[in-house]
Amino acid sequence: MSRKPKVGPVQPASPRAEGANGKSIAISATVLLIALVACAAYLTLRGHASHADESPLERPQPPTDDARNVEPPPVGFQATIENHAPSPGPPPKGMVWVPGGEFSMGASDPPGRDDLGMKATWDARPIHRVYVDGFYMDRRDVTNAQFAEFVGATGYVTVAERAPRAEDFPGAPPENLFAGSVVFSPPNHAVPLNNHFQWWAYVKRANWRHPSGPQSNILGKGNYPVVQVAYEDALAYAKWAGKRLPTEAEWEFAARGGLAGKPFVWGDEFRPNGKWMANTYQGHFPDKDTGEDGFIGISPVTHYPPNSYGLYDMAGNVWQWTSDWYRPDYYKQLALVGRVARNPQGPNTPFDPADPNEPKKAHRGGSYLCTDQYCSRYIVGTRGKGEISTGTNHLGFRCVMNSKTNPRGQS
Ligand SMILES: [Ca+2]
Ligand SMILES: [Cu+2]
Repeated sequence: MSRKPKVGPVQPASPRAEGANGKSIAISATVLLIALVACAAYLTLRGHASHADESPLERPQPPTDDARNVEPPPVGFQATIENHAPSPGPPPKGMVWVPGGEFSMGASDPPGRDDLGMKATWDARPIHRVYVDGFYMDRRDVTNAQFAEFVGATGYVTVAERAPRAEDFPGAPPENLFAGSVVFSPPNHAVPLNNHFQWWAYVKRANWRHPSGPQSNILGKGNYPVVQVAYEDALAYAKWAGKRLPTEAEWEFAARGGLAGKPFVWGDEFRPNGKWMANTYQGHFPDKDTGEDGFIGISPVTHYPPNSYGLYDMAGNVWQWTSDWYRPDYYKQLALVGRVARNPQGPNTPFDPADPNEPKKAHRGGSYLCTDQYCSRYIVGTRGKGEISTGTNHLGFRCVMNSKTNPRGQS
């Protein structure tokens, strides 16, 4: 699901999907690549943006070019070897030192945990060896309060608040060029899980201040993660803060917290001693979120326990942008090189066979919409993806910083 305006006549954007008949499903005002209307319907059904909108049975197309027809030898998880050097100084406010080191990156190879939700994670295979330098990372997702401070200081206007420009979308009728963003809009009844337009809608005037549309707001939610941020919004915030966005490898090293090959950032069991460790989805997806973990929808940023590096919400709650372009075969390319990948920065260009014309970055962490009924992306090592101009109300970010730089306001 992306925010690109539709070429055809506009239909009213409904905050609720209409149902399984596939009719006006409020995808209406969205999306659909200008030049690709004909195949767009097909492509969008193949699972678009990330995660919760993906068919659990979808798998990436055969890899292209150098990775084609060559299978790297299967390897399992090996120990994480953390760097021993201590933090180069006291961590900047709100950040922790992540020591870096060598670790096994990726999600379980078959047959381990090859259950429903994991079948969609072929893009997180094979497991391969990666080294990252140490860095500072925000303990929490960037909050509404922090983002408001940034906007107050700079006057920054997010992508979702800008109407798409006619010159960027030739052929789109002016009435389709309105500001808005993608919102989780579940049906009130069970639907087949093969069409994510049944629970995602492009909603007029949805943006970070109004995450699920104009009637919603963030009053009293200063300590909730900011959402409805496109990639460039996250980048603008990071630059202002004197920080940057994490690479996918840095993100995963940090999330694993020194553990090796565990399914969850806290260990082996989803609910150790019955305790909820992350904000995910219970009930029946997508029509009935029972909120047994304490929250239907987003939770405040430090509600659940942090991982062993002191990082909160590295599983569930909201997805997080990373700086890597997305390609489903990137891990395979790295594995074929056959040595430890040092500080990998992602592929040079994005490519998602399911959406060949949409430039996507990798998302990480899963969200409050993740469920083993559909996409278990709270499992560490699994990946998400999203078109760069598209924010949603289950996508946020956090920042990192190199050891030698100083954040805003510190010297
Ligand atoms: Ca929940
Ligand atoms: Cu998910």
